Amino acid sequence: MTIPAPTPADKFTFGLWTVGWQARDTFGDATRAPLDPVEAVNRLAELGAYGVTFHDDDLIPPGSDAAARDAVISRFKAALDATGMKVPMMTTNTFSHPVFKDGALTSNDRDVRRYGIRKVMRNLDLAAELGAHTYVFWGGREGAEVDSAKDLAASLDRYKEGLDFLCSYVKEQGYGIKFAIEPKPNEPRGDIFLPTIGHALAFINELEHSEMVGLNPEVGHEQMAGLNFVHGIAQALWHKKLFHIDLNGQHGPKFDQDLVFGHGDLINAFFLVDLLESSNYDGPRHFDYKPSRTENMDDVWVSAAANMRTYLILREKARAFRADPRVQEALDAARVPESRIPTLAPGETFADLVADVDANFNVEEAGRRGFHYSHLDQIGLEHLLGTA
Ligand SMILES: [Mn+2]
Repeated sequence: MTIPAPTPADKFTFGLWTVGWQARDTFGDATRAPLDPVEAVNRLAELGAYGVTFHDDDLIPPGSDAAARDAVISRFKAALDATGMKVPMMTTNTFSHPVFKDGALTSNDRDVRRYGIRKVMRNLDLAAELGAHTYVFWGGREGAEVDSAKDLAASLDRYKEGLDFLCSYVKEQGYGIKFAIEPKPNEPRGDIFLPTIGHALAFINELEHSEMVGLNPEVGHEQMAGLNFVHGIAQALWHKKLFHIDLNGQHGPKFDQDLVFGHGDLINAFFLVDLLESSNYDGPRHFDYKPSRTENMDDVWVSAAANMRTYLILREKARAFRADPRVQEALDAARVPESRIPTLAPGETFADLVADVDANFNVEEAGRRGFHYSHLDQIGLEHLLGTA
């Protein structure tokens, strides 16, 4: 099987905070030097990426005055122009500074909430200037460790209020930007609000401008909660709310590993690529991973390339899986096509259903039918292993 090299047409993007992560963790200091965002743009362009994404503070050192800010932005824009790299998504750091220790949009401290909104508004202006069309909200500090510390209904009111206000700002400014909420169950807070895709989807329905707000689900975040990411993405697509996606790897429910895509639950990654490639999702394939703390800078680029190559391998494997006549036979035997037939006939009445079932359905016989899923699963696994 020939695996193509990544090109901008594949729409692979990386956060500046990924390759730029200095590998400072809870127990240890940085193992790598700071990475110049311009260097990140240049190296990722050479590797075949489509673009980069960033939090305000990833590019502009906090506390920069207006002149320093402008200088940083124009140097960054020059690198984008020179490489053709895009910035399809931007986001705000509302988690690093001590002021956000109890959250930004939902902090109990009203002054902090107002500052959080102000910080997002400022970066929305830059996002519009750089042509970003998606703005991510990862509310990592929106949460609690102590159940009595929050009036949870009030916190959700404040979350809604903040997002409603920011949507109105985007509309009033005429920015072509949509918001994408990134769920996560915990870390850094003991419990984060909107912990899963399902919680976030329900919350979005309550927003004033719900059509402007969708999801940015991350592989590892759902898997931290023990959930099936493929099912979560399928449901987000069904609601037409998959606005962006964070690809990475995770080994089950534990701390947020942010491994290279596919370097966790590989079978789920395979079926994720199968789903994305057969869906109408045409947004970026965004990698939100952390190069392992053990890696030197040279190997940061090895790991960045590995994300894209793994995606492309899985894309080829998924195409081969779908094109294999034995797979089609196994899907038929598993009655997958039958799942697409409506349960009721057009115009069928309650009485029609009752009459048909009572006359024709043999419950014992139906109970003996098998679904042959083991065979189907093994064919998928053998495609993945290259032995099909
Ligand atoms: Mn993560």
